[in-house]
Amino acid sequence: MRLFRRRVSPIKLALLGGALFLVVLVVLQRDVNTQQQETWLRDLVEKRDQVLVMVKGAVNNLGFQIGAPLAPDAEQQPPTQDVRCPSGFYSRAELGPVLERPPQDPQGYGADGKVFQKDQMSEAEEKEKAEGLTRHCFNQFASDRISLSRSLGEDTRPPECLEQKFRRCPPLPTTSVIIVFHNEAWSTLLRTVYSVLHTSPASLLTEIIMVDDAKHLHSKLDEFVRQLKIVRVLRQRERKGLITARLLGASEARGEILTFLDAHCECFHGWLEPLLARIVEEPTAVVSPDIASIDMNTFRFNKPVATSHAFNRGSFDWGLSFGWETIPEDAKKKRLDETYPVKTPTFAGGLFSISQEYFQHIGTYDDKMEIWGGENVEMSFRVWQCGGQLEIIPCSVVGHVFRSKSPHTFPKGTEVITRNQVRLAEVWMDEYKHIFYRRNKNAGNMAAQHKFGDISERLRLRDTLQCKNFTWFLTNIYPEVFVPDLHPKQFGAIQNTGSHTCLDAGENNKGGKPVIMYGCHNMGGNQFFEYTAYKELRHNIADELCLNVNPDAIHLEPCQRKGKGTAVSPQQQWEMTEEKLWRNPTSGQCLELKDNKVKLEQCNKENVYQHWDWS
Ligand SMILES: [Mn+2]
Repeated sequence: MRLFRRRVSPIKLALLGGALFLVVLVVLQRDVNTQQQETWLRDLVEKRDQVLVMVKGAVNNLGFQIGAPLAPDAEQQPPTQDVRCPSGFYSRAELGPVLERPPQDPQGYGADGKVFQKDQMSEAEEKEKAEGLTRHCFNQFASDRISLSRSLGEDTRPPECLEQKFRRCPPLPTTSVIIVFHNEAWSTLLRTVYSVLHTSPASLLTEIIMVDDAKHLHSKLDEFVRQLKIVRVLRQRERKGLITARLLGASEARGEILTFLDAHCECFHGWLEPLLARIVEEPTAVVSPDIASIDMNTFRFNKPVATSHAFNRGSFDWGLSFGWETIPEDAKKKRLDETYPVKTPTFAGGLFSISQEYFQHIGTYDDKMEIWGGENVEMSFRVWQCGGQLEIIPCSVVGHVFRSKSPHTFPKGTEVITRNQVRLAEVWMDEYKHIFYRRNKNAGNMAAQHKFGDISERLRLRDTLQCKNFTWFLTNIYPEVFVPDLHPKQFGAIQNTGSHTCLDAGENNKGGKPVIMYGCHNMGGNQFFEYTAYKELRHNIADELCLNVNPDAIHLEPCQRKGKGTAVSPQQQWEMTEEKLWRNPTSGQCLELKDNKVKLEQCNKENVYQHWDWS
């Protein structure tokens, strides 16, 4: 051991052992490497090459090859309900009302929307009825005796309306119902509120906002709505009118959709869902229900008829008043059933739904308009010209008490309506505004003297939204409208030299009545006539009426020339002679004021009662 120790040191031994171990290790390692390379490395290389071929192929085939649809994965779980977007349609239960209608006495006054009938009236009752009529211009006596929750009977809408289903996804949006009122009768106002609560799905109605334009019904109403938690009352301290009141309501509303209602309405079965569903489908749609009349004397609700089709849409005349007209035939044919919306050039503006977001986008209302009037025509032109659409949804039915006159006063006089109309004409109607100004002298003067306030904000809105012009509106949205001459040969009042009075349409002449003579007032209106390139003398504010030769006298009759494919009739042609006589060329006779009547007589230039002049 000692000798060995002497010849081989432990360090040398360790080094030798280490070297030997390394050699064995390297040999072993090489062996392992060569064995495995043939399997896993080749695999890997092949796979890489396959991937490259696939990528190249995909690049070459890009846009040319349509792959097979994915096969269903056998192991996949059946699809679970997406809670945010459930499939299918709302069930009846899901659309249950905020407040169930309490059982109603079928023999009660006005039950099921029927006529209010009371046979025996005491003297006191007669007095009460008369006072109510003076105060509200409708039969308040009847309204006060009809249940605030009265039923409207069976759902009589067309079957497709009853069968209409509403998808759960995207869901129907929530809505705030905004009711503006001013000196409204308690019973009509509260019946409106209850009717909304009894017919609106609880899941969709966020709130009812009542806006009192000039506070009235103060503590009584506050106390009443406290029990109806979903109703809020807002107040304008002084009377500012409908427009500002609606803007106040909208600014407080928390629902996704704003639904405006008048304060004397009753909602029919299923009125709300079709309005909201249409806005889901088309977010820029401003939708109105089909407005049923509630008789102002009997409070009978004129219920829809299952077999009838929508036939009304909104129009306007060149005095800028809103009106109703029948839906043109071609538009009627495009509607396959009553669930289809009716496009309307203008809307009445009292009852409608609009998305809150779109209401803001499209410029709410012209807040410099005052009290009431013209705001619905303004909004109609604006919505269409700036890319939206105005529609009536016939499956949505809401009743409204139509009055023959308004019980409301205008704190600044009816001038404000004219001023509102001038504002809308200046902003939206381009050169067509002159057609209006010729018919309403007061408006024309206001425009000429710039007495309509600042419209720069509204013009900026028109610019920002890149709205189309009025020619576009007339051509594309309302091609059926008759557009009077932009530059008529002559217009104004026609004065008789002998009597110094003017040709006048008279009250309510819708055609078929003789013209009358009246003191010249130089305000346009009933004394406005326009001499056209077709030799007609047109009185064309609300209706297209022409000075017409009738056997007994000179009448106003509907003009025979109505547009494409029609022509002037000989009875409606007039020429002014050098001596200022209006001559009918066919008969060769002249217009004469005789025995207080306007007639056709043998022309006689010496007769001053045949002399006429524009004034
Ligand atoms: Mn109303």
